[in-house]
Amino acid sequence: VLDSWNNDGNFKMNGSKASIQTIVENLNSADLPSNVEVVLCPPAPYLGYTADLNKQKIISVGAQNCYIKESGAYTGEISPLEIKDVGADWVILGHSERRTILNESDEFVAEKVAFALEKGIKVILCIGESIDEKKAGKTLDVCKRELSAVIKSVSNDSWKDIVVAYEPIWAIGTGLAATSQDAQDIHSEIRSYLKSEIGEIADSVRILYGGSANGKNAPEFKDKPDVDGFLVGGASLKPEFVSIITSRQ
Ligand code: G2H
Repeated sequence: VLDSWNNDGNFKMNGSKASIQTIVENLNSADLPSNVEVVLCPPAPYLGYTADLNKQKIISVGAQNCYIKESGAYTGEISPLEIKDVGADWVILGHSERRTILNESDEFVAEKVAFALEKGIKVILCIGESIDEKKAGKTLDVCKRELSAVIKSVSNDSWKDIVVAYEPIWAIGTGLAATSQDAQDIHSEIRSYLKSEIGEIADSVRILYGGSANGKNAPEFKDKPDVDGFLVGGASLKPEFVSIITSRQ
């Protein structure tokens, strides 16, 4: 059991200046625990705006994607240096929506992870299986495949700046979260695999659960030793995000 949790809000392609102001002001006025780290990941145009509004020490800001170059002729892409320049410190990489809709391969995701880390941006690395892969009993194989591309691309020590988010695709935005026991089982297998590949540092890698996490089900994960927080989509846009952040207390 780690003593520092991580609960991150992935706003996806949602929000406006007005709605983000409401979310951040709600968090600013909340009494948040000091042993939780929170990362707010708004759409890229709002990164600097979110960082400027935030007054909570435990909250940082993260992007939802970045590219593998510092600058140049890459229309529409976002550099890790730009993310840093506007006051954000994190980036979500390998989200299933980008793997499936934007066709990002394991290797491309791994390249992005290595580049972001090299430029001083911490990474929330998403992994997880589809419903067909789950039915075929391939959950762990898929997670291992997605992790192994990253393991090959970064040093073992880099894992201090990577948070893994296990997000079964069938649970994303469906209201059908994995049970806390199922999450614990796969998180524990993910940690064992990481340990066999990168050694002891795997014990301190935070492994988040993502997929329809909300204020109501978050407390069910409270005593699961390998669930070190949540990556929250829909519910991070609502006031209940505060109850998710405080659900370990
Ligand atoms: C999974 C999750 C956040 P939601 O994508 O990344 O979204 O909580 O809406 O299922």
